[in-house]
Amino acid sequence: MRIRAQVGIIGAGPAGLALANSLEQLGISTVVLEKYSRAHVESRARAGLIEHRTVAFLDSLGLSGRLRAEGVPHASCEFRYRGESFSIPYGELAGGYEHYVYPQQFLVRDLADAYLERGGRLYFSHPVTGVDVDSAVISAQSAADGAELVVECDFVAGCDGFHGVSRQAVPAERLGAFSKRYEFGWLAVLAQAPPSTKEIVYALHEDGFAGHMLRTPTVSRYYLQCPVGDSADNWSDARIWEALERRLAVPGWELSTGPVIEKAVLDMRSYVAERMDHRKLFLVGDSAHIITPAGGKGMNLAIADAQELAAGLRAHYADGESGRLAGYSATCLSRVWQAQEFSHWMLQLLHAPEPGSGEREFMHRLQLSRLSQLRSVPSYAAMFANSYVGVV
Ligand code: FAS
Repeated sequence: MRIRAQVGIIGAGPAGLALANSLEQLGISTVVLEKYSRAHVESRARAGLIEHRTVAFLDSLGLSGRLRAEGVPHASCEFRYRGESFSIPYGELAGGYEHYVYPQQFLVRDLADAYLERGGRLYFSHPVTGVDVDSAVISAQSAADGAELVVECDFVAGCDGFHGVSRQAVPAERLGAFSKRYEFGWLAVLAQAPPSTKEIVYALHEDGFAGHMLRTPTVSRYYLQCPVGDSADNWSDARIWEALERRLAVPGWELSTGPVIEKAVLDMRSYVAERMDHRKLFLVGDSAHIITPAGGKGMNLAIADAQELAAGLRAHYADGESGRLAGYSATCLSRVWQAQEFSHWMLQLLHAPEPGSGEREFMHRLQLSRLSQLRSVPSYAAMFANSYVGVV
């Protein structure tokens, strides 16, 4: 079957669905092709921290209703070290901005509902097999019966994540990619356990970093620093809770536990493609850049790219003006590198250098100094606050 749309969108994650909703509201026709089933897409528990500028964009599209009704606003976070703890009122320090805690899979559900309610053409279980960046033709195949679906467009938006097909359509020498791998891993844990704190907790410990994130009143997300190449199989529920209790311990505090629902060792790496456009293809979100979860930036960057691309396409179609599209890469990259720098700073602050690394003691004293400045130097805390809530 052959269909036509002004913009063909590969991927129904946060980037693809935010872009699709935005363009349809601008009267620009779209089609979305998603590799997996709707149930699979909406079961993927990933991010949870939504920045104020993402909420403002969703507000402008009338898509933030459930997020504002069911999400929880957050404006302070807690640091712990050797039984001590202090909170940073980052919302107040950053001029009143705050985060919403709202699981990514709920937002993806809301965006898919809204797009379909507007009559959006969203093909689940239709993996894209090829993209012609010159003619802007996308080839996909139904996972159900192998039937081919060809989409002829003016532009293609590659919103298919880091392991998708769209970045492969850009010559490597054109991409200008930069990447970094960290010398530790994170065990990402999702548990059927109520939060044990009111705030997100970041804890330094000689054994390694531990994080207590928030998701819903009955499910919580935790992170534990682990060696590179470690396996989730090495972490029984008992070992997970024991490590979290030890690394997060402060007097008088108790960790609520429960069954672990999901555990995976994250490959802590960052990657940035310096060219996010090629001929009629635009890379959006994780297809162009990935970042570690430290600081909760990935999904927010993906939606910010979608917002920028929608603005560029609006100018192209409504005003015949293509300057904003031409500047798409540069506009997105300044925000991406700012987030990468902050995420790297957070990782340096929180992660115990690997045992045996020569500079371990020296690096640990740098950590202590950063923590002490965060606690006692207002301008240092304000720098953290502005970066943490996102580019104002
Ligand atoms: P996504 O990867 O979300 O979506 C891409 C979509 O394209 C998927 O639905 C995929 O199925 C589809 N696709 C792929 N190939 C295709 C093909 N050939 N044809 C059609 N469709 C195709 N970010 C944070 O901000 N905070 C966090 O705490 C956080 N934790 C994370 C934990 C984990 C385990 C992971 C993996 C990521 C985490 N992230 C976090 C980052 C994550 O949320 C991403 O930044 C976000 O999903 C990016 O959104 P998209 O760019 O839309 O890509």
